[in-house]
Amino acid sequence: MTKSRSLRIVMAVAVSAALAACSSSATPVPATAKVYTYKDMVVGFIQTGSESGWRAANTSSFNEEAKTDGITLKFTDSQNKIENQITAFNTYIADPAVNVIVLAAVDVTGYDNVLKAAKAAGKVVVIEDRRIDSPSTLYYTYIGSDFDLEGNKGAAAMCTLLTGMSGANVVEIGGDQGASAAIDRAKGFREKDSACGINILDSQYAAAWDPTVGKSIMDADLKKYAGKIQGVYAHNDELAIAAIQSIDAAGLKAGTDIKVVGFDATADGFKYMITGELGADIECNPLLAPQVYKAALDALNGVTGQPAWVPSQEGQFAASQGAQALQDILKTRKY
Ligand code: GZL
Repeated sequence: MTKSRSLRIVMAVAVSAALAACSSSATPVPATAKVYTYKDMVVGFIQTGSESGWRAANTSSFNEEAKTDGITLKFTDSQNKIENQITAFNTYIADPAVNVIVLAAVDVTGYDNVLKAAKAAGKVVVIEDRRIDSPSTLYYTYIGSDFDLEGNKGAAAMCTLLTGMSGANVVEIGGDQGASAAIDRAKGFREKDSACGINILDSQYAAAWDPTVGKSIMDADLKKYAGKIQGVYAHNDELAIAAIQSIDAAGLKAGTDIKVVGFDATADGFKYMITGELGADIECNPLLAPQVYKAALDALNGVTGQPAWVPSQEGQFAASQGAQALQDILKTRKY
């Protein structure tokens, strides 16, 4: 083969390769989608407030887990006011650094507009602790307790404490009337209290779950229904303890003269079960941060098919387990 011919072949191959590259119909290779890690997460956490031992444990869970995972956490204490939660939402929506918003809702309604704005701004939203009435399409998922089931458990525990007393009179000291935890614990109790013929003599709600309001409710009930109250159904441990203090101040014995049921199973709740003054405590799990952060990371990485609600796993305790057994359990608990 002459030199000129082989040179022509080489040149022809080079030109066709160049033309092929220019005219290629192959789409440009897309840049690989970013894979988020916890260190990429900047979370705006809108907490209800600091109204109870449960709430303190819930806040600690988010603070501690953020440190462990390397998540940047921005925190808002809403002082149990929904208007502060709406303001916080708008602040985090406007903050370009924030890519995840977590809400522990004071109320069940009033969030639709900020949820729509957060979605439009491309922010991931996860609801933790309390359910809200907004459409589940407006947030990634809800991780929190089945308060209705908790109320069912509370009624069964009250019936056990009132064994042998059919048609017993019970007064209810509710949490904040706008909160799903209070709404559903009240509903759940009423679904099952007929099992032992409980008569709900009176029902009052403590705004912002304030235990001083809870104590004044019990003081008033003891005066109004002197000698007629057999049980107290309180929507968290602080309200149950406030009722116990009122009962004791009236010269009666909580746990003997009047049975008391509370919620949360905090360390203080355990202390009053160990003395026998609190008859039963329905657990409500505050340690939700690991699940919430994982759900948010999945959302950032485009994972779909998550359930609209992930119910918390939780149990219940009773004074009848005995002081030593309860003290041993208390040693193993984080809050
Ligand atoms: C329950 C939580 C409730 C607690 C109260 O998940 O929302 O709010 O039971 C707290 O102690 O105020």
